[in-house]
Amino acid sequence: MKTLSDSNLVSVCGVLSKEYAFRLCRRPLDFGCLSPQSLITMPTQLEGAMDALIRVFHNYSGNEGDKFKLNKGELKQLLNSELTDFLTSQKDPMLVEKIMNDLDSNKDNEVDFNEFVVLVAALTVACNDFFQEQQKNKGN
Ligand SMILES: [Ca+2]
Ligand SMILES: [Ca+2]
Repeated sequence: MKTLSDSNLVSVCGVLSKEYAFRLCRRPLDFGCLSPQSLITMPTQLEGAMDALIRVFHNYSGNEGDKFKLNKGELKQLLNSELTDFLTSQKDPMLVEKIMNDLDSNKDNEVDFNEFVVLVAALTVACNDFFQEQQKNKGN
């Protein structure tokens, strides 16, 4: 299976990303107390989503063992807390194991960030498909 890090896009982005990532991480996250100056550096909606993705991952990956990877327990916690509806709508008791196996493309029994975003991308695509279907049915 081709992973995200194998793709040309990621290596192209990698060249540009150091400065970009630095700026993204320095941006204020507490939108409640912005000074006029910091408004200039407020992340766009998409940048905010990217930033949130990174932060959510690290909130869970840092709990046990390798702090840059999710073990099965950490993955389960993340899914339970962050994708509540997704998990509760599935009746399969082996679901976390199955997700883990599917995502773990390098078979080190952990889910790193590259592997994690595959899940987020797949769910986002599925949601978008649903959204488009709804729009079509409305005749828009
Ligand atoms: Ca970990
Ligand atoms: Ca892995």
